[in-house]
Amino acid sequence: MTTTAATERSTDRTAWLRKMLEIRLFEDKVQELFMEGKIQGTTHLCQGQEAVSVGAVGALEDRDYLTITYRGHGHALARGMTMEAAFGELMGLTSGCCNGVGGSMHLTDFSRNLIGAFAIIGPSYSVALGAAMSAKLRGTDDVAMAFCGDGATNIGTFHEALNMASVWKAPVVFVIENNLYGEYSPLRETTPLDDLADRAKAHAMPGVVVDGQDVDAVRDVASTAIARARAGEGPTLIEAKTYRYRGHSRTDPAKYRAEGELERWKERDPIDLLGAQLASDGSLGEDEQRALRDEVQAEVDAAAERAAAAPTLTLEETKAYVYAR
Ligand SMILES: Cc1ncc(C[n+]2csc(CCOP(=O)(O)OP(=O)(O)O)c2C)c(N)n1
Ligand SMILES: [Mg+2]
Repeated sequence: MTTTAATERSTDRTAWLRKMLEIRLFEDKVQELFMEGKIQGTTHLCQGQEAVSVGAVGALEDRDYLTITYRGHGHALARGMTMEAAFGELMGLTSGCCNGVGGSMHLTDFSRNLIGAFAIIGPSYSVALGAAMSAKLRGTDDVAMAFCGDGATNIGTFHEALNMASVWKAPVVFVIENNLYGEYSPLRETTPLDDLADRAKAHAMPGVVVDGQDVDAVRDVASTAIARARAGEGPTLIEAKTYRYRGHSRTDPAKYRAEGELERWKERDPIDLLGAQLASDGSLGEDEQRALRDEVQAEVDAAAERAAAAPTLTLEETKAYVYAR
């Protein structure tokens, strides 16, 4: 690496650390707001998986398209959604990205080409394929990126989307976040594979396994796949191996996990790994990292407060989201 490239990477890494902290502390605050009764319904937290969203989504350009799932707080924030818009959405208020009518599972923002956050398993892949084909047919070199979980790789839509993307050489990057569980089922009880990237072989596209705790590594494989899609060479399937620290959703205490498993994964926490790297190469010392965390915490608290000050939609206004005009 040249000195300039090394300096640029170091600046990027500091920004990645900040974004991963933002996601982690945002979700801590979400838990707190639940306890206070300010958030209703449920949430699916992505704590432990931050390097995947920051590494992969960060490799896209603004003009590219993105689809995500109900476990989408990290991707939405990595795409540039403000914390205020995300908090507002979770609280069901007009400060939310969808005026509060979508909630935690539907952090969608067309102004950022974040064109869908799906609670149903599968459409994140087929809708991204549609966006990619639209970009191709319009003669642009825009790319679409889609996220799903390990459990989703057993759904028909997953295979249908991969099949057609390959046949059509669609400019799409498919990312699987393999966090080892689909709801309460361990992967090996539902899936006969260790590497889900092997699914790519059946659809004649490259399948790449990456360490989902290493933001640098995720960024690199995502950049390669995006460049390939942009050059008209077709789709790639990326499997990021990662882990969710919390249960599937708010009410799940995750008792089905083996003893010590969570602690082992926490030893390779994505934020700690990057922090240690930045401290050891002299780019950001421990004191500076503590100050950064405090700064992000203050931003999280202020964003939640601003979001909470907004009203809900009136009953009349909600009708605009139910009936076509
Ligand atoms: C078509 C469909 N079937 C079943 C469900 C119920 N469901 C919600 S989350 C989930 C597990 C998905 O696991 P995975 O794809 O690994 O994603 P993760 O929650 O781990 O991010 C299931 C089966 C659903 N939402 N949609
Ligand atoms: Mg999973």
